[in-house]
Amino acid sequence: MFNLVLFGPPGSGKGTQSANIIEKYKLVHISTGDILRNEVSQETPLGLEAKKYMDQGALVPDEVVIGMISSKLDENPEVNGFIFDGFPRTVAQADALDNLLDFRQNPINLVLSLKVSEEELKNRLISRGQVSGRSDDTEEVIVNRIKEYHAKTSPVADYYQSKQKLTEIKGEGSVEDIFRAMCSVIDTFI
Ligand code: B4P
Repeated sequence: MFNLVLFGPPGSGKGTQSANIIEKYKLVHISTGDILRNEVSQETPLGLEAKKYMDQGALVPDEVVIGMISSKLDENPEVNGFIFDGFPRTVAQADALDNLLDFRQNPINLVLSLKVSEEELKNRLISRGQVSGRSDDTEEVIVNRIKEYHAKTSPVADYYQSKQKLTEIKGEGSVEDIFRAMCSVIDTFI
């Protein structure tokens, strides 16, 4: 079993690269952003609650997201491994994930951290907003999402660094070159 965390600021390409990694390594994709957007579009009670935070560029409360992950792990008992995309986003989430995985005796093997300049992040998200219609891809909300990232999410990198699980990847350049750089690290584990 191989468990991978794809880490990085909003717009760093976590979703983009996950699609390639899943196909190559046959891992189960768990994207908290996708799960939340699905709940929002179905107007479930969880989605209606999450929308309030997402529309402002804020993180959804830890207990909501941790509960979602726990259910996903239970739904997939026999798999090659998981790719966690956009989760954990706080140290409390990272700690909870370690507990959930320790209980299943399949810890996180590797955390790949995508490094992208702030200017490039903003440009990517603004361009995506023009085509996707995502309510959190407006200039004002993007600034908040990046602020949330610095305040609450970037300490997660230190958490995994202290456990010697973190490898940084340059997240600028072509999608193919970034994918190749990621594979060369993953292949040393599989
Ligand atoms: P996410 O869905 O995780 O969104 P993201 O950070 O925008 O995306 P990502 O980094 O995956 O970017 P992408 O590949 O699409 O989160 C959305 C919201 O959900 C959060 O703000 C929060 O409110 C909530 N949420 C999610 N998880 C949570 C959690 N664990 N706890 C609490 N709240 C949570 O790439 C972006 C754009 O760049 C795309 O248009 C893409 O085409 C482009 N791109 C990618 N790679 C490129 C490259 N190499 N060159 C040029 N463009 C590139």
